[in-house]
Order: sequence, then structure tokens, then C-alpha cells
Amino acid sequence: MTAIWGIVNVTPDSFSDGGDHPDPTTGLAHARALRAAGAHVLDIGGESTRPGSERVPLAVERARVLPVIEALVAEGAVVSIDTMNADTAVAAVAAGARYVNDVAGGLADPDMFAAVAETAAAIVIGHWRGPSADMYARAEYDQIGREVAQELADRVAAAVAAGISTERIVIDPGIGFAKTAEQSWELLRDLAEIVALGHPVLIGTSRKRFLTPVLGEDASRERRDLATAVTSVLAADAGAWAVRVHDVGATRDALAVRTAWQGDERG
Ligand code: PMM
Repeated sequence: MTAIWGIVNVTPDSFSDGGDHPDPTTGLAHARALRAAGAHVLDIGGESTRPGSERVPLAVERARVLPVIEALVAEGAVVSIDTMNADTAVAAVAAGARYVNDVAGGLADPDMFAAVAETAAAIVIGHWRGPSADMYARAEYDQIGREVAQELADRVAAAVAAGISTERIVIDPGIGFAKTAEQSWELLRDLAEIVALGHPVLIGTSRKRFLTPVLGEDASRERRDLATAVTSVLAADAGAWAVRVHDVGATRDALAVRTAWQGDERG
């Protein structure tokens, strides 16, 4: 069964749900709603990674996410912390988070892998080439699937060298991170190269800018959520282990349709 990760951005300026859940109280309410809608994991972030975004102070990030994580864990939810900061990751795991989701794959904070190694948490290693502020300057590839797979394999090796056992490692090709829209589509077409690395693969396409050439600049949030439900099914078909989405209900329904189409045993 494809796992659904529900996105909870406790930020005033996130990629695509910015401003909806700017503080822990509204963030918690949103997380509970996503859980009720069928999210298996709640991915809590306190720092936006949207193109062009600036970094936020550690204390601000922690004040946003920790109360939400503590409350959700107390309710029995499975929680992930979406952070590029080792200190935040460690604090979140101490508060009960089971996954550290680092879109930078340990490259933004050199202490990340060693810090996670000291915990029992699993880590999501995202493909990343540099900070969001100027990531498009690094969007150059000859064969994107092969290059992203190689760069991810290098980060996995670094994580293992730092003491994170291989079964604790999830990989993510980082759709939209240092990739143009066309490159993101090409990478999705090449997903087999990422799956072949042998780790569970998490895919994040939800509401992202690369959908714009397909849907049009003025596409509503609802239309981007519908498109995301479709990419969730296609990602599952391509071997993804999990999809990270804003509209959990739409993706849950889309994946249920896929399961029915295929017959129960393959879900
Ligand atoms: N994308 C965003 C943030 N975190 N984490 C993972 N593992 N993969 C992604 O593609 C990803 C991520 C982009 O910002 P958003 O939270 O506003 O969608």
C-alpha cells in the first residue's frame, strides 16, 4: 500500500499552503484533519523551502513545530519533521517524531547525518543541489534520472558512513528542487532509476510549480490538487513507497481507485 504523507507547514510563507496554518494552534488543527482524512504520516515543517525563500532562525522554527509534534504524538500519530537543521531534527525526535525529512539530504547542515545516527529515527534524504534562494542556477543535467540517482547514492553512502543503518533510509528525488518544470517531468519519467537504488522512495509533487505548464498559470488550488492525486497514482505505479501531499483526501481516493482497479492484493 502506498503511504500518504500529509503536509503540515506551520509557516507564514510556505510553497503552496502558505499562510493557512501560520501558528501551532492552526497547524495542529490542520494536522488532525489530515489524519482523519487518511494520512499515515504527518510531515511537520516550520521553515519554507519555496523557491526564493529565506532561512528562518532555529528558535522560530522550533517554536512552530515542537508543540504540534508533541500533541500529535500524544494522540498516537506517526510524525515526520521536515527540516534541514540537525538541532531541530534532534529536538523533534525527542518530542516523538519517527522520521527526519531533510530535503537537503544532509547537505545544508553538515551535522545532520551524525545527529540522526544517534537517534532511532528514519531519515528521508532528498535530492538537493543548493539553497532555494538560487537553486535554479544549479538546474543543469544531461541525463537527469541517472544523475539524480548517482547524487542520491552518494548521500546515502555518506549517511551510512555517519552511522545510519541502511534500512532507516528513505530517498526522494526532490521534485522542483534545482529542477525546471521540464526537468521535473523528465525525472518522473525516469523514476525507475531512483527506485532501482533499493530504498523506499518518497515523492513530493503536491501543488508544485512544475504542474503549471500542464494546467496553466491561473490553475486553482483545487485543480492542482486533482492533478496531484493523478501524480500520486502514477508515482505509485512507478514504484513509489509514499507520496507527500496537501490534499490527503483526494490522494486517498485516487489511490483507492487504483487499488480497486488492480485488485486487492497489489494495493
Ligand atoms: N517538497 C517541499 C517540502 N518538503 N519534502 C520532501 N521529502 N519532498 C519534497 O518534494 C518536499 C519536501 C516543498 O514545499 P511544500 O511543503 O510547500 O510542498
